[in-house]
Amino acid sequence: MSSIEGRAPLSTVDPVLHELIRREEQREADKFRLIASENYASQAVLDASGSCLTNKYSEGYAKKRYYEGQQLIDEVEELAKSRIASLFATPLLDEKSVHVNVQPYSGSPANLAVYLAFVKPGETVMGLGLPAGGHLTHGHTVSITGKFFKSVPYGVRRTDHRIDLEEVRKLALEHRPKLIWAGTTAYPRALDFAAFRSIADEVGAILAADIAHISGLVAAGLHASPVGIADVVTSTTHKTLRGPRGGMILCKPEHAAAIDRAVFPGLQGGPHNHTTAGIAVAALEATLPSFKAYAERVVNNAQVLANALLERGFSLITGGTDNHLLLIDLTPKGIGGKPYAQALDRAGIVCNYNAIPFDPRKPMDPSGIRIGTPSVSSRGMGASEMLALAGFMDEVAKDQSEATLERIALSVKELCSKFPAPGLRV
Ligand code: DSN
Repeated sequence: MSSIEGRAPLSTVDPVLHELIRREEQREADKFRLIASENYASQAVLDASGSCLTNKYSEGYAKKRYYEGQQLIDEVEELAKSRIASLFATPLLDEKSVHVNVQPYSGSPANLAVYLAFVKPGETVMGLGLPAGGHLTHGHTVSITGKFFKSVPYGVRRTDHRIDLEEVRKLALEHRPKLIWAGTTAYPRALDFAAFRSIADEVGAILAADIAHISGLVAAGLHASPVGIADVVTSTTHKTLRGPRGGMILCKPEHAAAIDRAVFPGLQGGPHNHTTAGIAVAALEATLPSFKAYAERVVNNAQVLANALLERGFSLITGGTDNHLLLIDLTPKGIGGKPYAQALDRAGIVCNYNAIPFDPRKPMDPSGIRIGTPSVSSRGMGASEMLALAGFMDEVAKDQSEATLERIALSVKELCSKFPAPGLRV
């Protein structure tokens, strides 16, 4: 082996992959990225995530590892934990009391750790049903969480598409779940964590809040926090929080040992230390005034876009938004979610088709799309860009001809070029 083997850059070693990444960077630069769960990680987060920390194995927790050589890894993990604790501490659970685990590989493993810590196979769990805006891991039938546990999903009201807390309470009293999830992936309204707490207390259930979508808004103080209300809080780290692809769990001290054991050795082997480092950087960045301004833009942009779309005859589930996302029912526009999302993509506007509550159409060809404002807000876009976006979306709803889509894609590209995105070199 030559002494310089392994030191050449990607462009030299693997030009094919290098070119694919370069083109993906260009795509991320040129488009309105509106997938509600996506964002742009900063250059600093990318640097930490792409560092030599990926080389180290470190099963266990600080000072209790199975391999040697952990002097610096312990410091990295403790730094990430203490920064997350300080960022998410509340008057109900201060930074010294909140227990943090930053080892889950992502949101789904974090949620599985909650099951492993608190529920036995066959016991009952409750979560918001996927068709109503919940997550697969909150007990959906195709997920392991719906197969190994008895899942009793709750839904939203037909009238206003908001979570029906009376129904949650009724189901909880009837089915006596061991675990109740309060968390969403396609729900545009704030959750009443205190109301969930009181239902969980009535039936003696563990309350888990999954704040994957909103953790950046919670960190910025723009969304109510469940920390100290729920027994355990899970989140991904890459959505509104804008860290690397990863997961984390925060819990009350009495659950610390059960959660840590569930993550390792219950579910995982060695933590991804490069991701832990990226989480530490993101937690630092989230304390900066620029992060607060970004989070304010996220919410404000979502509301401006919601109003502009309503004025153009779009129908929004729940009539608007409290957070970073809109769920649009396209029925009045006479186009399905899938063909509309595909046409938008060709016009440089990237989102996902999404079922709406009580959707009469099939999940692979649903009535809606989901739109989120984190990415566009990270690149500094504001109200006037949201108004332009609403205009483009309206045009695409009316006309999906290639000429129109190409013309809009050029306008989108030109507009996007004025807002350089974090972490991209183009
Ligand atoms: N896939 C994520 C989302 O888009 O909401 C949730 O896991």
